[in-house]
Amino acid sequence: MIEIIQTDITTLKVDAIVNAANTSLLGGGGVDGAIHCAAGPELLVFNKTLGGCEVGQVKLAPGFNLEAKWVIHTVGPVWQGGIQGEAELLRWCYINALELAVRKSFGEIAFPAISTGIYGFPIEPAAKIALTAMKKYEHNFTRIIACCFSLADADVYQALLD
Ligand code: AR6
Repeated sequence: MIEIIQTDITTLKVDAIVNAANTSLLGGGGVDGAIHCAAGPELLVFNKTLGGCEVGQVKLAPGFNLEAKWVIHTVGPVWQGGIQGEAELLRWCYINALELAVRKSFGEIAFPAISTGIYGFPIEPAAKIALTAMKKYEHNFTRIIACCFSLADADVYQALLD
């Protein structure tokens, strides 16, 4: 079952949390900043070996000081009005993260609302893309979590799921 929760994703004790990073993988603001802060400086040192990440793709890193064992970095698209393939790229973020988690036999995974902060993707279509991908892979996981930072976002997810 898909769980929708409102919390700081860095507090979750799961196999993997997904990070909404940028192509450098060298840190930033938003959830990316929070994850680097909670994981500790070793995450940045490790990420320097990863060679960046393309939009829609994923790279795996250990969780270091996080409660989560692993971090799946992905890079969402910057919203440019919706005519630059943003929806498809966002879908690939979710699909590629879920595929990687299945390959690694992770039983629990938590996602933030990728691209909906600094990158400006509107929450409703983004949540629809997220939930559609999660539904498709639900049977592969014991926990699949949509982790919202705001109550308003959690309400959007919940309404779509209902
Ligand atoms: N836990 C869960 N969700 C969070 C947290 C947290 N601790 N902090 C923020 N969010 P954003 P983006 C939510 O901006 O839009 C970074 O600088 C936030 O409220 O973190 O993909 C990267 O380095 C929003 O709903 O990611 C990139 O440069 C969601 O996470 C850029 O931002 C995503 O917001 C990526 O922008």
